[in-house]
Amino acid sequence: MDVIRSEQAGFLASDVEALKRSISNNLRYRSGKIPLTATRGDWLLAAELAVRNRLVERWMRSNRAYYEQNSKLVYYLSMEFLIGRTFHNALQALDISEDMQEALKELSVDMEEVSNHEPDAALGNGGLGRLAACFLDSMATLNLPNIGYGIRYEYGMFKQEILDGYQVETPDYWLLTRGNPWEFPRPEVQFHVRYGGHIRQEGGRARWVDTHSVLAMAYDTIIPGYGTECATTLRLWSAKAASEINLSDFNQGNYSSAVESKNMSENVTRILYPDDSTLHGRELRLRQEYFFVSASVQDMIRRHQLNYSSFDDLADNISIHLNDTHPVLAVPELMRILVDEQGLRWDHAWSLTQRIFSYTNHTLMSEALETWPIDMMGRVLPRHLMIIFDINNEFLSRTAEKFGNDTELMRRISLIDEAGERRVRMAYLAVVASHKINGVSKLHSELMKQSIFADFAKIFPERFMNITNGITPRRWVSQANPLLSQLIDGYIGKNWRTDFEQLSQVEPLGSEERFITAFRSIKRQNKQRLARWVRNNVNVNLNLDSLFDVHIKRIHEYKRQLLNVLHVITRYNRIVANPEVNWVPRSVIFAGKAASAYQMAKDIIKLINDVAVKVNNDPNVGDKLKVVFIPNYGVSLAEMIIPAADLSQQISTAGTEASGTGNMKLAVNGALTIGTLDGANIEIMEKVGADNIFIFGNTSEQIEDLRLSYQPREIYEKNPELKMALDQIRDGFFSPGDPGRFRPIYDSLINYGDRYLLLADYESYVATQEQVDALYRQSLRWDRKAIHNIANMGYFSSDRSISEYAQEIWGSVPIQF
Ligand code: 26V
Repeated sequence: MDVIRSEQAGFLASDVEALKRSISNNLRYRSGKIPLTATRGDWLLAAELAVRNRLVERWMRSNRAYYEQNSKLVYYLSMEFLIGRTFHNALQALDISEDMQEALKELSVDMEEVSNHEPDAALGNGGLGRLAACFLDSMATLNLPNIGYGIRYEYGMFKQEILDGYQVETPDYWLLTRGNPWEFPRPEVQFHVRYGGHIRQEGGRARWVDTHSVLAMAYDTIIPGYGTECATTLRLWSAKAASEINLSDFNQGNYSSAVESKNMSENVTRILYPDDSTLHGRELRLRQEYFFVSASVQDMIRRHQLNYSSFDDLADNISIHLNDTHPVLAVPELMRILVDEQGLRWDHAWSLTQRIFSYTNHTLMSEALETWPIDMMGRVLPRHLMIIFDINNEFLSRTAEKFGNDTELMRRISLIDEAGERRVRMAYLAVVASHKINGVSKLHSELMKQSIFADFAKIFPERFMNITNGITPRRWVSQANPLLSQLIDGYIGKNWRTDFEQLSQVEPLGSEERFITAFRSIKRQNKQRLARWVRNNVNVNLNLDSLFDVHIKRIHEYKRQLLNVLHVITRYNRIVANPEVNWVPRSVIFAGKAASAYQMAKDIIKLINDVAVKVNNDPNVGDKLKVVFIPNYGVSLAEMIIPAADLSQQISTAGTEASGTGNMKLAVNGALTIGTLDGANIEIMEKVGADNIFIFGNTSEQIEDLRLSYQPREIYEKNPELKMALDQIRDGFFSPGDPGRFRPIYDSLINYGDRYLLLADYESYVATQEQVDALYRQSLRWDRKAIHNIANMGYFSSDRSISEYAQEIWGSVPIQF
């Protein structure tokens, strides 16, 4: 009775009995099941809803506190949020993991087993999307009022299967089987998003007419903070046809055209674009970008108007953050609404806009920088194109006033690229409209100013800054590695979860035998957990005494999985030539998806798998070397693989990886890094010390010089081991049934310039791998270094990153409870 009474009062008790009661009620009244007929999925849903109800309480209270305190609201706009699973994260936030486990146990349900049924919310490609998810976690944990805005894709990141060594993509229809129990549909929150049409000038005002519109409907997900009452919101938009099926078509018996236009409209939120390497410039992608920013900006304006009668204070009340350029159409959209719909003067609207927007750049790779053809934009968003032209004219004339009428400069900085087909440069629009622009690691932020934004860094020096990325300790240590977390708790308490720098207290434990022994045993148990999964799913037996060498990330040439393969082949050849040597056993583990249209990346996956077949079945090799490609890499697999890693591969060509965040996750879970001086690796080295990380290869400056006269073929001719490995790839040693299969890989390195300079770093990489082996033999020294790494990674919490954003960019302050 007590439980019921407290539930009615709006405060749900969370003891074991109360949880059991909630779960049973949900099973019965939500799913119409009894324990006898309940599937694992039914139990999971019942438990999830019990958890969700308890989050609602905090959510309501947070929203109220935000209103009462008149706080500044941060809007985080991102095309991607790679959330992964929510159940464990929510249990942790509520601090009811143990009670839930007990409650389920008393209902004869195994929590681990059912929780594995939760699909990952894979609404992102890779680093950028996962960073957005870590940032939401940190904003809620730091009590910062914010709303994350994005798209509710029906199909998330594709599922990757490996068939005969090849990547095969299948759709991830994550909402189909069980819906998404974490979301709240908001049918009352809908906006028209308009496309097409043309502009009519009326009384000095532009009117956008004859448009076609699609409805955007909101779905809210609660983002709980940890160790706080605060819970914030992720609002994702879903497209609905503005009119239901066309009745006149329907009545005339034209059933297919009756539903066609409905489907066309709803297509806009159907799929996540699974390519993060090249911009294909597809119109549907442009429509997606506008769709979610338009709905979001309309939502912001509506919210502002509930509380304020003018826009004068808009920039003091809200900040809009652009996660890369994908949401930058929010700039002309805000201008359009303020000027065309709310009647503000252009100058007033523009000064608000510049104070409101900020932008993070996540890549320097030219093929991933967004530009949209003027023709397409003029057709899809004619008013926005006009606004962009107006912004450009004003920007160019102001710059000319200040810097002189340098036509070369004007051509370079124009928001419109006039060479060839005219295109809008979205990154330049983001820079011109934002008061702060940041890169994601020290090196990246510097290179950004020297390369893609060199002119802008001179025009607006005060705008450019760095905020190094971070990761949430809650998911990437506490949840992913419960054994390590408990061990650390026993020595330094639990507060490192919200004050990551406290990990420095682990430092002295590196000389305590008891701690080292426990650390070693935990690493082994984590390796066991992974090995079990690999045995069951990939049918390879991993030797737990081998060094687990882990390379997990999207497959990209610049990330150089191929350099890793060259080392694996070299190692294999060495073992075969000298089987009697006491080799340090290695398990080389790869995981990652290739964009469907990225042939070279797919070839690399096939090569890894062909090398694996050869190596894993060679009796001369046995346990000394194993190669595994784990299919369908994603957040949940990362949570299992990372705690089991001994060695973290971060070997991108210096100057190409903006930051990396996997590097942080692995190091803080006690893996040593082998890496180049690229992205955040540099800052990891600064924190852990050069003696505790394996750095190799050319620096970004050296790479730049090398490119001027690079001759990969000469390196190949001079290094017999490298030559042997490459010839084996070329001649079909790993693909005897199809000897020409990997010729394109060979050619890309030897005949087409080796764009990412693998050969330039090969020798130093292989030599460094020998140092890795030597250290691994001295297991005590290895473990001490791993522990030292953990103790010095506190800086890389996303709480630190978000505090910097809040202070240096947004000017936002925590709400009080
Ligand atoms: C790029 C593109 C390009 C064209 C259209 C579709 C699309 C979708 C996603 C992307 C993402 C590329 C940028 C990205 O993910 N950057 C990564 O950001 C991480 C977080 O800052 C950082 O750690 C990684 O180093 C960086 O590669």
